[in-house]
Amino acid sequence: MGFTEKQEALVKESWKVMKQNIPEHSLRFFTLILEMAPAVKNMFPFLKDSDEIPQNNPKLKAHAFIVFKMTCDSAIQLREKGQVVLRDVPLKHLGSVHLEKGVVNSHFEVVKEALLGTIKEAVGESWSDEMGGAWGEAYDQLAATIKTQMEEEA
Ligand code: HEM
Ligand code: ISQ
Repeated sequence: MGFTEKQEALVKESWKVMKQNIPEHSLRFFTLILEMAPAVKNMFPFLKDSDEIPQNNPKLKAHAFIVFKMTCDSAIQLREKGQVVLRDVPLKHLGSVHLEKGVVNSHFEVVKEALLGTIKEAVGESWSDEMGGAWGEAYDQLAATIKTQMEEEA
């Protein structure tokens, strides 16, 4: 079964809520990632040199925003075209950046769990398993696109 209109609506609805407080959700996102995979800290230049997660770093916010936004866009693409079509960043570049940083499959799982956890906390009572499933599927398809490219670059 393809990505449904209902799934797309669930993603869009929760993205609207997320967007209202990117600074807070970005911090939560990175906190959850580092709880699950502390070594990821050394991959991000803006995390490497500090003991704690910087509370007010524009780069951190921008990075977290990119991942949220691209996952939301993927949901729209999946419903419209049945596949993920990247628009903002060339796929080749995404493949090589992640390969060079040493990103492996398990990191994609960590980022997925952290993404879902962040959204769940952000939307509160609006959360449902169906909403989680919709974000999860959009993320998985996006991640698969990047992973395939990483294999081709390797
Ligand atoms: C960089 C997206 C998964 C770690 C980037 C960039 C984008 C991006 C757009 C910026 C590329 C540029 O410099 O122009 C995504 C998306 C992901 C994903 C959409 C999942 C669907 C991951 C995972 C990890 C990771 C699983 C590892 C935990 C990094 C690192 C950088 C990066 C370390 C470079 C940061 C820097 O040097 O400033 N990613 N990424 N990414 N990503 Fe990801
Ligand atoms: C993966 N790639 C780029 C930026 C990110 C920000 C937060 C979590 C994961 C990320």
